[in-house]
Amino acid sequence: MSRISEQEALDLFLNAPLDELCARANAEKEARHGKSVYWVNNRQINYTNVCVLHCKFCAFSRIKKDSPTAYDWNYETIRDKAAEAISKGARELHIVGGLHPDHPFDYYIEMLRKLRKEFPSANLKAFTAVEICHFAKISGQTPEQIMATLKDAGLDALPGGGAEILVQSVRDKICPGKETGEEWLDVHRAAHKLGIPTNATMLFGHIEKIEDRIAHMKMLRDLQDEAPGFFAFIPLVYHPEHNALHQIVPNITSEEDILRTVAVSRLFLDNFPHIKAYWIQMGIETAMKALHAGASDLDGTIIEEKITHAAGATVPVGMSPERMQDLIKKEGLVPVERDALYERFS
Ligand code: V47
Ligand code: SF4
Repeated sequence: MSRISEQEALDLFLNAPLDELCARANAEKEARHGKSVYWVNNRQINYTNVCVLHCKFCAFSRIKKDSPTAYDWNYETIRDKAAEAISKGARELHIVGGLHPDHPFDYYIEMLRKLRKEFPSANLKAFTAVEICHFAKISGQTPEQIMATLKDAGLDALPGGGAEILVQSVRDKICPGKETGEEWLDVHRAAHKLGIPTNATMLFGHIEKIEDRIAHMKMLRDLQDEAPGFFAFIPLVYHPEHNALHQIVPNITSEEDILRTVAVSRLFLDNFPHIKAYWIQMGIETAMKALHAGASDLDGTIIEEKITHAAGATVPVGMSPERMQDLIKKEGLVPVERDALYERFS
């Protein structure tokens, strides 16, 4: 079957009855993965919230280092958080933070080197393309050089954050001054060529049009054709509290919009192995529906998460592996434990 065009994706999004759209995406998911749903025992480590950028949707960052709510963990704190996760069986440490104005590139190399040495069993999925560009800027190196050094220090994969909406006109409005959409794609292209797998996110449900979402996915599909290396696409549901976009977009989008986005992404991104239902942002109930609308991955146990919770998420963090597997089984699906590289453990 030939791949669907941008126009077809738009038509499906806008006009297909929801149940038919979800059933079609589910059939596509089942053709790839059967009844399997992947999950990972992981934790996020958001090592600092101090950031030189001021993305309008972000409620997590603090511009001033001396703000009472700013923090910048030392290695011991990061290590303790990693140790707690490993003691609970974590296979993935998802490490991302703000763009701190003071830390030199060596700080990040050492962070990974020490974590790799102390916790050899866990994958280090660390630093978004935005952080990689920041490290390049502060060190005078290219993103390729930065990632080659980090790979040598223990980096296993790049998370998919920072993509937001890759269409530049939207990006200019929601995160002025951030790396461009082209730059985000360049970093992921370079990562794939270095043998570092990555994910790709899309922050949706704010000021973007459906056409922007499809254009975003088209850029990702083209890059995956050219330089394969994406594991998963993760639709991120915009959360509206305590940020500078709140006045313009005060509400979270609807469940139908989330399910349509998941389903169309499964159908359009035909060269992506997985679509992730990020339950922290969708909520558990909607994430379960997403598992029947094209999603094949539930992400993780997530002992700690700060970015979405700063913006108003109320779902409690931390899901036991037992609960995660029970939830999947209750949907008539088969839980498959994985690591950040999609190695299977069940
Ligand atoms: O990059 C920031 C987004 C991202 C808000 O790669 C917001 O496996 C919603 O990238 N509302 C971080 N989202 C999360 C992320 C991620 C999550 C899970 C798995 C993976 C993966 C990646 O959260 C940021 C930004 O795009 N974000 N503010 C907000 N108000
Ligand atoms: Fe900084 Fe990331 Fe927040 Fe933007 S989304 S302000 S880059 S922490």
